[in-house]
Amino acid sequence: MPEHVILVTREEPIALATINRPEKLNALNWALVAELADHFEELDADPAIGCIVLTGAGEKAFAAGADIAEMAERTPMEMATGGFEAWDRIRRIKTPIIAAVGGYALGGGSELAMHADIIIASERAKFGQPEILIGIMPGAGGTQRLARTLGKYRAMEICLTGEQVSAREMHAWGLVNHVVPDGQHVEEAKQLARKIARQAPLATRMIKEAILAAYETPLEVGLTYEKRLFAMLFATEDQKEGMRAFLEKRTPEFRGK
Ligand code: CO8
Repeated sequence: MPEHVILVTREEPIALATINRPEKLNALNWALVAELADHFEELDADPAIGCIVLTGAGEKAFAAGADIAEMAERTPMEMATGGFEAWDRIRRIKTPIIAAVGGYALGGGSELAMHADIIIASERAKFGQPEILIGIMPGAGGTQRLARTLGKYRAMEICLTGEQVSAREMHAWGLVNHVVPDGQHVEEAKQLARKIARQAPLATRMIKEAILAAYETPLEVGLTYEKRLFAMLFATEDQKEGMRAFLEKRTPEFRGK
């Protein structure tokens, strides 16, 4: 039986997924990423869950990268075909995901954090793409997402030097939403997750879909796409309930319909 390294706790309407391999700084082997994708898909299909928090066990790391011991002897064909499917499955999760980063988020760990929709980091968290230091380059979206978020010049320096970047710097550069005191990253992320999970679920998912589409489309196409999703929400009970509740000066009760 493979070792299970993802712990999931449901605290409806949110769920907490923890990468539990602290003795290896939560290094991401292929089975681990596949297990994470399995859990995320299960939570994504569960109407009781409105937001997912992802973190790493232990004080030192969110995840210190892909597992170098596992990767060291892989062939190009194995790398090209074997490892990426699970990352793509994570990329397609519709429920909002918040990464709660308490320590190192390096290489694949930084890339995994960037698969999330919001990043909360502890003061001591460190981000970086140290692949260059071991003779490779980012492979799970690092060059693309850093370039889109931080711009060409910062992305170049981070990927070409492998140097670590503090949570504060990443916050100033727009990658980290909030920097919180050490040890409070999970609590703060859960609090934000609860706020998101209280909203109308269909609208929440469509907002995520529309914002992610902004990375793929020219503005004209994105605006048309947004208008279509916006109009579709007028077919939902939650739209009627949300607007009625506003007019009746009460709190809406959303049902995800
Ligand atoms: N892979 C495997 N094991 C790791 C990793 C890793 N990425 N990171 C840490 N570990 C292990 C160490 O080997 C050590 O194990 P042991 O106790 O058995 O010797 C244990 O975790 C603790 O680590 P350290 O003793 O090194 O802890 P330190 O506090 O001294 O250092 C660092 C912490 C600076 C984070 C250091 O561990 C380090 O540099 N780690 C490697 C960081 C790195 O290079 N990450 C990038 C990896 S490549 C990558 O992520 C490519 C992504 C491609 C994704 C697509 C895949 C399909």
